[in-house]
Amino acid sequence: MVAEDTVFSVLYEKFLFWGILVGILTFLWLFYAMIRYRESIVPDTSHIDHIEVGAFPVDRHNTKLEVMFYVVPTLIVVWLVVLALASNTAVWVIPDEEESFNIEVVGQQWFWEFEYKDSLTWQDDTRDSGIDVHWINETLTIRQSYGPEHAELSPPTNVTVSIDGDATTYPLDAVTNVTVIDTKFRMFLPLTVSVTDADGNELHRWGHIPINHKHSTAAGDHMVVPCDEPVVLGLFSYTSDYSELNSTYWGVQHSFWLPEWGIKEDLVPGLEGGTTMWFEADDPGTFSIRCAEYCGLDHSKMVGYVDVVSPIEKGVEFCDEDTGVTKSGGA
Ligand SMILES: [Cu+2]
Repeated sequence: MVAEDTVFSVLYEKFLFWGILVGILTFLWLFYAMIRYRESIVPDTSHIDHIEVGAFPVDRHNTKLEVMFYVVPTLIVVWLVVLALASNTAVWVIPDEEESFNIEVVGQQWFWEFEYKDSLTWQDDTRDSGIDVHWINETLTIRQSYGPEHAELSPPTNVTVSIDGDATTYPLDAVTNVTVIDTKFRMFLPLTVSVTDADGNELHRWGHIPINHKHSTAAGDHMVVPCDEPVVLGLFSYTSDYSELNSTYWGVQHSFWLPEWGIKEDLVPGLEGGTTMWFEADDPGTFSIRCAEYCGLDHSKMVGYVDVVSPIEKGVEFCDEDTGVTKSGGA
């Protein structure tokens, strides 16, 4: 998802289209009139009894055309209002909590914290890597299946399995291309599976984020969100230093900004319900997070990344660019 997909960019393009259309017609009319009524042309006034300065030549006029002068611009303005209000609705109507992926974002001085209110199991597109990870109950299976499109890829050699930050590396079965590891799937712990080649380059990722898990940009974590699903962020500002005598529970003003998507929302200290922002990303990738409100000494270091990944709970469909337009909004 890039900014050209967002509701704001779509609205901009629609206004640009209608602006250019009206502009072309207006200038065509202008140049026609300039040539038609140039100084050397003597106007034909034979059909007009008299011409009065400041009055329309009533003897010969076109009522239909004159009415259209009012009707057409009014329709265009009404149409632009409808376009603008429709975009407003798309922005301000927050998707239902049940039907969206919810994260609480806490802005502190000077990092972002992400608390997942829903769990997320995801993996990279198996069509790109030729590697498929399945972790069900007691068994983790890594299956390699390559087609001609994978000829350029370097062969995977190892898999690193991390359970709540505790990482173990296993060699991959290069003969059968199917590696089975006896490890229990723990739904309440953060889990990652990373397949690498002999040089340690990451070829395929699989991950599980449990409900109520916290990520922090202070630890170098990315915010991870599913594609093709509305993601609703509840935004709060708290203090990061409770030890100071003068510090209050609430922090300072921040603004959560996703510059590549053209969306941002303020984090307001003291606002108990927080603020809300939502988006629906349509293709996987990594995008920047910035703080757009000056919040103190290390404001410029308040940066992070959001990873858009394909959730695998709903089957084997992977998200890519062709799945539709990205929507976004906030309140
Ligand atoms: Cu900030």
